[in-house]
Amino acid sequence: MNRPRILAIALLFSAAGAAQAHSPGEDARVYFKNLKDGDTVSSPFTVQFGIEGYGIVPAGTKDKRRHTAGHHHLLVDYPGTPDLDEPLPRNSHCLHFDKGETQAELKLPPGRHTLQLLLGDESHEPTDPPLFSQKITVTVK
Ligand SMILES: [Cu+2]
Repeated sequence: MNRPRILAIALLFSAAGAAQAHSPGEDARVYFKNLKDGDTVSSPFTVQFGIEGYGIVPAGTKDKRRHTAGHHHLLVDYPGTPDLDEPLPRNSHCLHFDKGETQAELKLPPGRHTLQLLLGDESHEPTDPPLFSQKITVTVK
């Protein structure tokens, strides 16, 4: 193998490494484990958050794990789409699971509600590309 070829391979590896930081791969996904679009539930109800191909760590994690893991956010009847370049807001439409929780107990008034998961990094910004779950609608009895 000649020298330029080795250099090209080394560059390829470093480019791949840089792309990985805070960048979930194509196989990464978040999803609702116990609910699906169109379900009817009684309040309060449990929502279980699933993740594949990426990890979960508490918000504020400073070590290397922050490059390959984040924490869940649950968007509840979120108006519009969150700004993907900013830390996510913290309010009743955007719940943060700072400790790395993988489920929550939700209390919602009767009627239809949309739920969607969005993973955030150590400073609550969505990853790039963003890891959204399917947006589902549930009816609370
Ligand atoms: Cu957060």
